[in-house]
Amino acid sequence: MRVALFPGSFDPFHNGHMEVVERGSRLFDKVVVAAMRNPQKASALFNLSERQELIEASVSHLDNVEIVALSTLVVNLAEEIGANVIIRGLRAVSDFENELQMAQMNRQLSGIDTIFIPTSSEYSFLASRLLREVASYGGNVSKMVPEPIANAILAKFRE
Ligand code: COD
Repeated sequence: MRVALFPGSFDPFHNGHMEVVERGSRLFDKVVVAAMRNPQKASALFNLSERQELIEASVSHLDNVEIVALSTLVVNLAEEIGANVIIRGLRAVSDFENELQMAQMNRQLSGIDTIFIPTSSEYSFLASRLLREVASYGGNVSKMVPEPIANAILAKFRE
């Protein structure tokens, strides 16, 4: 069984992430989406367990996708769940340098390979950081994220 691990911050999970999950779910027997802590990203909109619940609600139409949320090394999680590969999305050349470095580090640590899924052009502008910023000023991001996430963002900024 070919198992792919798709790790990310997913704060929030958006339509670009969704496309990577949907395409990954057609390429692999099982995709495990892991909401994880990125030590370089301080400000969180949703905590890890909120992110897990929201992604679960967003991918309920995909039978072979599971969601986990935890704070650990990606390679440790990959080993624990028996993942054969890590999948990551690529928006632009600007993503590539960092993604390449992470892929090389993860391969050095555990031998696991990373496969990149290039985003469709309609999603390439999407970034969680921008969605957080736009939503925090009351901008409407509902067309850019799955419905459960849009509702949660509205509720969050109503608080
Ligand atoms: N279209 C397609 N793909 C996209 C889009 C889009 N519009 N936007 C983002 N993506 C891709 C990203 O390129 C990435 O591949 C993935 O979706 C997730 O993106 P983010 O921004 O939610 O997640 P990141 O990049 O912050 O995730 C970083 C990790 C949490 C994976 C990293 O910090 C990590 O590995 N943490 C655990 C500790 C660890 O193992 N560290 C060693 C790393 S070598």
